[in-house]
Amino acid sequence: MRLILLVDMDYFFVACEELRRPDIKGKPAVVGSDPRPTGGRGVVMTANYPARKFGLRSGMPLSLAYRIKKDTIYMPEDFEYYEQVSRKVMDLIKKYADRFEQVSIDEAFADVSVRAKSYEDALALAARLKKEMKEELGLPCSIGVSTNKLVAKMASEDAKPNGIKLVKEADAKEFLSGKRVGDLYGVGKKMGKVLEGFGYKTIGDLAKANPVVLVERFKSYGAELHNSANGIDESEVQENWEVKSIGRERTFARDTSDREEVARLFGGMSKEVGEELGKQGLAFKVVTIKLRYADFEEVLKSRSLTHRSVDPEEISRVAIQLFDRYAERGEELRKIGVRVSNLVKYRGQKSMKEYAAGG
Ligand code: DCP
Ligand code: CA
Ligand code: CA
Repeated sequence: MRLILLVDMDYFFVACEELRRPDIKGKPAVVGSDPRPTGGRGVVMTANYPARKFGLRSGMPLSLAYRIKKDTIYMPEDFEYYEQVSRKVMDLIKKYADRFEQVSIDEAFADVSVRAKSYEDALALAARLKKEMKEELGLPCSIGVSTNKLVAKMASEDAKPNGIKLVKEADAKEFLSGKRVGDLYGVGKKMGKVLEGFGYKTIGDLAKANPVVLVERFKSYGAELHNSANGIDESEVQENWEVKSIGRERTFARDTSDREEVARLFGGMSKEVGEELGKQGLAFKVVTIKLRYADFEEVLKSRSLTHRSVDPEEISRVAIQLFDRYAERGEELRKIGVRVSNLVKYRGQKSMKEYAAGG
């Protein structure tokens, strides 16, 4: 039996702010800049629980939040700081995991099947993790425990705030059946509406549906939906977050200063890098070239794009621009390389499924 935890931090951005501003604890507070000087553009990124009591929510326009609750504390977002805190959070979760997969800035799966042999073991581990998170980092979290990722994630939603919830394999179907289809992991807002349009209001409705009909309507996604609705998810916890850069290097058969030859080689390497990015569902922001001259001098030059890209042509174009700008004219090169970094996952589980569904 597999045993999997999903750890999700409670009201994460505001919880981070509370660490350095204990005065806001217990008071309604949101991350999102003060609507008054900006004329109220922008949205609430997250609200703490006292603010949620008044109906303030992630994604709500700040102007509306301000109308609802004037004396809320508004704080501008500080992503760098949240990422710093996130790294500590992830390091802590890793200590409890046989296999670890970060899903977002405040959320990760831990497969604990090696160190935990029973539901009781897994619950005890979750309790220790949660306690250490509170005592060492001062942050509240919620943990779902189950035998697959899907049900662990759904259990964590039920555990909020500041709780632990175990859903045993035998109880998974019943646990899911009463919930709305839009709440099923992997079903986005848009897809939720579509499913409701077909008469599937609850996850139980989907679970009972004829899978053949679902496949006719939604192709391969239909089969997956049927499994999900029945609490079935075979996907593994994947250690996929460690990739920091992807690159290729080549040595010339004979030292060269020929621009065409260099450009051709950059083109080929960029294509390979692009393929690797595609396989891993990653987008890049920074392109770096390496030039090693015949005299073994080596230079690295980088350029950061204003946007994230997945396009191999763009890698190649930037590499050649960097070469044109920085290469020593006429100097013989022995080796060149190109590398992309500042990688983010653009293809999460959700978007893949929405894509497969044509949504
Ligand atoms: N976030 C955001 N915009 C959104 C949703 C979330 O910027 N529409 C950010 C702010 C959150 C963080 O991502 O703090 C984590 O998102 P969650 O969905 O896990 O929400 P919270 O951690 O804020 O709340 P909860 O306690 O419900 O998990
Ligand atoms: Ca969260
Ligand atoms: Ca989250």
